[in-house]
Amino acid sequence: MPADFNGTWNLVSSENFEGYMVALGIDFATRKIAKMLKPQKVFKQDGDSFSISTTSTFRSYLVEFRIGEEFEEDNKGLDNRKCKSVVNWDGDKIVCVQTGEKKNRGWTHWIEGDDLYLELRCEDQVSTQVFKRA
Ligand code: VLP
Repeated sequence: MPADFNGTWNLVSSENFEGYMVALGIDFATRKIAKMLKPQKVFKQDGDSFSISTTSTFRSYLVEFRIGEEFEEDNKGLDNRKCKSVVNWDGDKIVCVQTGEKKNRGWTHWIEGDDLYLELRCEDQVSTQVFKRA
């Protein structure tokens, strides 16, 4: 049985989100706002179909995909760069590779105990965020 990410998750901690945003080229003013946010994620998972909605008081972002199927991602409201993205299982983790202008871009989600983890990668920067069930 693969991991079940379904549910609503609230951010409780964040490490090096600043470094990740700098690597993505997010401007200073936007970074100052973004690092104060406590986003909420709603995961809907049905077999290999996922939607991940990330909402905050400032901006929100929705991504929908099927495991193993490449899709065009527009990152609208984030860095607005387009990339070709694909998400695969790695054991109980879901690993997204975002191919585009930025090297080594992607993310990984996994569940550890009662917590949802998100590792965000861009170039040489890694940010780790932890979420708890709402
Ligand atoms: C943009 C860069 C902050 C910073 C400015 C806007 C959406 C996996 C994946 C969903 C993400 C997290 C997005 C972080 C981009 C920061 C607005 C923050 C709220 O999550 O869950 O595809 O990519």
